[in-house]
Amino acid sequence: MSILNDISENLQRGKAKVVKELIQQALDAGEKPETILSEGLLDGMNIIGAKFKEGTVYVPEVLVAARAMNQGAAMLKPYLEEAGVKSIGRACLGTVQGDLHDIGKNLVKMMLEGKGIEVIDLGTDVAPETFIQTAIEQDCQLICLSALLTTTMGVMGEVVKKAEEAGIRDKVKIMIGGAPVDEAFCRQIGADVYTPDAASAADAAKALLTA
Ligand code: B1M
Repeated sequence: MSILNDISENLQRGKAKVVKELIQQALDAGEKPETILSEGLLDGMNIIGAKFKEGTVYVPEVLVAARAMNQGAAMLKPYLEEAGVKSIGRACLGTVQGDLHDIGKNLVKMMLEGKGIEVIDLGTDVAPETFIQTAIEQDCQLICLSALLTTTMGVMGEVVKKAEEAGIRDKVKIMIGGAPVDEAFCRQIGADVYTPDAASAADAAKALLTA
């Protein structure tokens, strides 16, 4: 079995310490950080996601896998940053109100920072007002929203409305992502950009900030 498979398997079992040891071994063996992320960590998380959906694993197993995922991703972060990048702008980022999923959001943060974007991480369960207040006070050019639940994706539309009400809509770009949202939803709520994954979110954010 390959080391990437081992990472995926151990992530599914929530063995964070072993996952980190295996990541180090993979790096030492010359494996690319992007490959370790996608074919090791994300592969394991996808399998756990599918099992959660079919009801063969439960919240506690998913939580320990998520912890291993976050720790493994944090370990890869320095390797995924572009060397010597200068700050090109500032974003506030969070998972919307009512939603506690943070793995995708953390990946987006990592990729944005890798492109030289300063990120104010507001965490999870973030109220629309908090995004707007932070964007104003911290002079953010981007508001980045993540949602994983069909019951919380609507909050993204509220953020767009609050930005309009606060008179900052023409000063910030609003980016959205997360499993239940898509391009059509992005247009429907009047957000600026939808991207399907963290890497494309970082590319789109860089393009917006350097346009
Ligand atoms: Co939750 N959960 N969960 N969960 N959970 C889902 C999302 C679900 C699809 C599982 C299922 O199949 N049933 C389902 C949602 C169904 C729906 O709404 N349609 C679900 C549910 C129902 C729930 C609870 C309600 C379960 C319960 O309590 N009965 C509950 C809700 C809690 C709450 O938020 N209020 C809940 C709880 C949890 C845990 C706490 C156990 C845990 C979260 C731990 C954590 O995040 N620290 C958890 C997890 C881990 C999942 C699954 C298994 C995995 C999600 C994940 O992290 N994926 C998930 C099933 C699945 O997705 N297959 C599921 C890996 C991550 C890298 O992907 O976050 O999609 P993702 O991010 C992607 C893209 O979406 C994108 O980039 C990333 C890839 O590069 N992206 C962006 C994300 N944000 C972006 C922003 C951008 C751009 C791209 O621009 C700004």
